[in-house]
Amino acid sequence: MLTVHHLNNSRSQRILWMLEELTFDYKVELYQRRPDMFAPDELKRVHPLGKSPIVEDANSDGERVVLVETGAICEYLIDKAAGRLGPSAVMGNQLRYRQFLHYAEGSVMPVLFALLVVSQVPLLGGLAVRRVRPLLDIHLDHIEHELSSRDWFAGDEFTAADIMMSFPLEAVKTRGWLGARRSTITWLNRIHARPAYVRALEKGGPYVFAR
Ligand SMILES: N[C@@H](CCC(=O)N[C@@H](CS)C(=O)NCC(=O)O)C(=O)O
Repeated sequence: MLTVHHLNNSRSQRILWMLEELTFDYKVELYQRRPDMFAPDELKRVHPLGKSPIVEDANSDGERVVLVETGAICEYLIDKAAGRLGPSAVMGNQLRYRQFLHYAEGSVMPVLFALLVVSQVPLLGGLAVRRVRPLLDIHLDHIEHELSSRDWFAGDEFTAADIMMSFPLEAVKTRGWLGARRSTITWLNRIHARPAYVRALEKGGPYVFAR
């Protein structure tokens, strides 16, 4: 059976949510972050990177596969689900879908990660925050603009692009950096109301970003 190696309060919550949306059978192996927030060493026994999410599955030839990178795992699951949660046939939706699927980890997370790191540095960190925060705001303004004209990132249908965008935006809101961006807040409320999202929280255990 497909297994998700899930670290508490982490990006892998998205994979649990996606599996719930697809109503796939799967098993969850739970790992707890160490006090320094890094993953425990056991995860390195599953994959040398030791980061979460990691998915183990048997491919169509019955061979064991070990997958890392949330976006790649999403694409793998969409293939396995014969295209469900992928984009509709509308060309504009397909392009937006592909862009936001990669944008979450490729553009937003690096800036957010930098901000999280510098905001914890005493004294000089304050100066760095003033340099990095505007870089994050560029992304948040872009996202707010995109969501002001439609319900979901790709178009009028919920897709895996929404799942990918959830983690950075939840983390931003939890930190108090989202401000009064109404369309983004409405979108967050919309994803949190999905039954599959709620079921995934029960599977993954406490998740501080679901507020
Ligand atoms: N871009 C990767 C990032 C993976 C990643 O950094 N995961 C974090 C969880 S939010 C992790 O495992 N952190 C613990 C550590 O680095 O030890 C992905 O999306 O899968």
